Amino acid sequence: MKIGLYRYNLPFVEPIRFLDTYLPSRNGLLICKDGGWGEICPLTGFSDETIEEAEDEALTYIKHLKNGVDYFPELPSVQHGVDCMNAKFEYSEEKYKQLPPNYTLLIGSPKDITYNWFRLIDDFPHTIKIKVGRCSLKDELKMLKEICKKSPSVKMILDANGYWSKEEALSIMGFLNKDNIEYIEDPCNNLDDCEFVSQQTGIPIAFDQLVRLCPITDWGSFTNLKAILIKPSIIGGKQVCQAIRKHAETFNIKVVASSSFESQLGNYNIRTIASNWPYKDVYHGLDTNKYFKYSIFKKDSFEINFNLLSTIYEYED
Ligand code: OSB
Ligand code: MG
Repeated sequence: MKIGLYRYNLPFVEPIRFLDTYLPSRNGLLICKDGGWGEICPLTGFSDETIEEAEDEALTYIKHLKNGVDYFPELPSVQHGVDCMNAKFEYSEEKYKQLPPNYTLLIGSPKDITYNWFRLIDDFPHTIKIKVGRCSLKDELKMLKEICKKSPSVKMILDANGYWSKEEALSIMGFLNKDNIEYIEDPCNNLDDCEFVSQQTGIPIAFDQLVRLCPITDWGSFTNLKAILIKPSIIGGKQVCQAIRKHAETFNIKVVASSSFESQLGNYNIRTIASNWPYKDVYHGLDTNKYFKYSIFKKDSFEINFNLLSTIYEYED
């Protein structure tokens, strides 16, 4: 058996805003056993655990493995990383081509988003996800209207990360054509306000961070809950994801896999997990590779670039 735990720090093209902080780069861990790779990367502000706690538990896992003793990780990020490692996914161009697609993600200031949207001018994607709730309603509305004007058939996924009050959500929706909105992700910071907004506007909602506030048994009580986002790095391993997915299916709620800005390896792993889910026509929230300055894979390959890793622990018997 050969096992290793490594640390990486991958810079973004420019610092990315996560809730109220800007991160210049992404820190994470890679865990590897006999050619199987997993990534463990809790995200500050979204995960309950810190990277240090995750590293401690990953080392505990490895110690048990060496001694031939079963150990089931408790921390979501570690569960997910270990599950991917044990699944031994195959990394190749050919495989990658068969993995499910993502919708286009647009983040940044309204100016950046509009500019980046116009840069796609000859090839407007049908579905895009836009981060909202960060700037003034006026500027964001202007941006959304410009996008819809240029591309009247666009379907926008708006992700407010709970930043809108219900009044703000209603006010902005009053100026948009609801046919242009696929759904709003976490419009407000509590379930009642989200339900109020979707009831009043007829616009579907989706839960991402709010999933944790919403007992699975209550999913049926929402008027128009269209999708549940699954971020495996934050929510947990295959057992947790499967339970969520199965339950969503019974309510006919779409399940969308979503990135936590993992490295290209972690992104590949989540795509592979989603490729085994039954809904084949879903576009996933995995358009994050483009925000990194460079890849954890060697150029034009799906081989890990060890020059970008620092070793925490290695063992071979
Ligand atoms: O709120 O969806 C979010 C990434 C990190 C933390 C939070 C979020 C995200 C994403 C990932 O938006 C991309 C996506 O889901 O499209
Ligand atoms: Mg979200």
